[in-house]
Order: sequence, then structure tokens, then C-alpha cells
Amino acid sequence: MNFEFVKGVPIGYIKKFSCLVIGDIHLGKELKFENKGVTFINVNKKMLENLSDICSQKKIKKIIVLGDIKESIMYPDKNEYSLIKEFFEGIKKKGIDIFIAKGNHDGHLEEVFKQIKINAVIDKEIFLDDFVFMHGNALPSDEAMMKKYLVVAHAHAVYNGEPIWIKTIIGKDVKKEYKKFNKKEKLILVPHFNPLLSGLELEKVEGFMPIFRNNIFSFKNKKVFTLNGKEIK
Ligand SMILES: [Mn+2]
Repeated sequence: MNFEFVKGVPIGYIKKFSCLVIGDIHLGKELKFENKGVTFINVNKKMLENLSDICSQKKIKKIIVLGDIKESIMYPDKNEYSLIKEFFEGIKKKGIDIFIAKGNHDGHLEEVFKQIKINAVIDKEIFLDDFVFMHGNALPSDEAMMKKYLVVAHAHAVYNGEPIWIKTIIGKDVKKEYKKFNKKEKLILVPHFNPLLSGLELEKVEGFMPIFRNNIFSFKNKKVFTLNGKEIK
């Protein structure tokens, strides 16, 4: 496949586009804990550093974020604004183009990016050659169902508490929803990037994701991998 899992981290890599793919960064999550008296030191900086290191190693030109950029669903507060600014300025500084498929936490995201003066392509679905990227809280568009690969996040899927990748093929009810589709389309579900997020155990992912719930993509035929690339049977 053209989509590789970077070993040990929740980051996807598409060599032919010099591109990294991450999901569910929920910037500002640590602020919620701070309100409860628990402080995490530099979560934001560490996430950025981990990402930056891989960008340098692989000479990355594009980053695609699969939504849930921020923790706030509507407007971020001042502290969250700073975290968003810090994170994306760090990426921009490396000369990397930013593409964002909007998630359910990304209300007013275009305004936020204007405010922090960061250029990014922000859309419901991001199309790149034979790939389409979306958050995964809604069903794909007709156009998205014609591509070779659909890449989503949203689930925060875990197995025994560990973040996981899921790959699968088209499901048997796809015909009920779409007149035309690519019957060879593959789905890739990307794990959450922010380590502070609580996960959703694998058996609950089917009910949570509309593409699985409606059997557009097959949950039954899935393959599941740990961050180290080990397949879970
Ligand atoms: Mn999320």
C-alpha cells in the first residue's frame, strides 16, 4: 500500500506526496485537566517536537490533519488559542503545507486560523490524487466513494488501552447508500495523536463510526495493528 504507518507513533506517511497524516490532536485538552488541578507539562510542545522530528527525517512537504484540531467545540479560549498558534506555527516554520479535514470539534476553525494568521486548506474532505481524507463523524460524499483510499480518524480506537490502526475493505451495504462507488476502495482508520485522550475500545468502534455502523466499510473484515505494526488477531 502507498500508506505507511510510522513505527511506534500514531502517524501515517505517504511517500509519493512527501506527506504525513495525523488525526485527533484536540489541542487544548490539557487545559481541561489543569482546571481540575492536574498539570501536564508541555504536552503541546512534545506533540509538536515528535511531529517535527519525523518531518525533518522524511523531508515532509505536506501535513494532513484528520480533524478535531481543537478540544473546544465552538470558539477556543485565550489559552487554547495560544496552543493552536504554537502548534501550527511550528509546522509552518518548516515550510510545510497544512491541510485540514474538519472534525466535530472544529466549529469556527476558519476564523481561528485567520486570527492566528496561519494559511491552511480547511474543508470537509481533502482530495489528493487517489486518496480522500475526512474526519469520519459523517458518511463520505459520492465523490469520496470513487477513490482508492479513504482515510479517517474520529474513533480514538484502542485495544487493551493501546492506540490502534484499522484497515478494511468495502462493506456489503454500500449499495444501499451509493449508486456508484469503487468496490476496491480501502479504508484506513488513523489513531488519535494526542496522548491525553481516552480511547474507545475496539468492540465499540463499530457502533461509533457511521461508515461501520451502516456497513459502508466492513468492520467484520478489518485488520487491526498496534503502533509497532503488530497485527492483532
Ligand atoms: Mn476526536
